[in-house]
Amino acid sequence: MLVVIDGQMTERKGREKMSVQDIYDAVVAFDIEKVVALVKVEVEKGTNVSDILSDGLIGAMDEVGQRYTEGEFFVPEMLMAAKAMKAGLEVLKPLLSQGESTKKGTIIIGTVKGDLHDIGKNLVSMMMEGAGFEVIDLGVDVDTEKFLATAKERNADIICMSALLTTTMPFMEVTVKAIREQGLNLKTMVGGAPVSEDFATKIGADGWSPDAPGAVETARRLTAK
Ligand code: B1M
Repeated sequence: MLVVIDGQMTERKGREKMSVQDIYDAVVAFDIEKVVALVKVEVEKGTNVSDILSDGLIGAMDEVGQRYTEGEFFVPEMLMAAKAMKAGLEVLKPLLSQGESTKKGTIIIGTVKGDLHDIGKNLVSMMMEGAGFEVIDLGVDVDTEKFLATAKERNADIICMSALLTTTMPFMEVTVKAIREQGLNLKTMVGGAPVSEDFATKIGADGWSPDAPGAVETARRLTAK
């Protein structure tokens, strides 16, 4: 059987040699078409979706961040890698967001004010949908007013905030405080690479998770009656 990889017809025997490492390499090389093709191949082969995610797509973004820190990559390179990662994530989306059909609760999610990183937030969003939550995704650069107004309007259960910059993490605390001051019956969950459990506890958030599957578990716990 022939498959098209990187614009080339490739024989099936070549597929067996392909691996999640090739996805990783293609993200670091900003090769969108190759990422899409390789993710499709791995899905078809039955490779575990969480391996494709953690060892392929997410692992590659860690290397991209490392190369940025070392001055080898700059913002345009981070952006191109992000586009490649997002394209791969789109292929996985139907698998991540298929799942339970009974509604578990309503979640408002967004990346906090001043922060434009949305890949991790999108991943959390997809997995929450797959777990049966109604997800209202406010996108990036979301301020406290927008989080609260939407949560009230949609009678939400949890506000989920993502931050990737140490400079934007404080906006999580602003939102948690505003909820408390207004006496709203709303839970809060925080996450993102620089957000630790200690930080979550310190600002009074109800939940924290280091990754998307953990975010689903935390949301289940927070909405359990
Ligand atoms: Co930027 N960036 N970036 N960036 N970027 C980081 C975060 C950085 C660590 C890179 C580095 O220096 N090594 C650094 C932050 C340093 C710091 O604050 N300490 C950084 C910087 C400095 C910047 C700029 C300031 C650069 C500049 O302009 N000079 C700028 C800021 C722009 C802004 O936001 N205002 C900037 C811009 C960008 C791009 C736009 C080019 C691009 C983002 C594109 C996009 O998202 N659409 C980008 C990228 C791609 C990165 C890195 C390389 C990758 C981030 C990523 O997508 N990771 C990143 C380095 C790194 O993280 N290793 C970096 C993959 C993603 C799946 O992981 O989002 O962590 P993550 O999500 C995880 C968990 O954290 C968790 O689940 C996911 C896994 O399952 N999670 C949650 C996330 N949200 C959660 C919420 C939860 C629970 C879990 O509950 C609610």
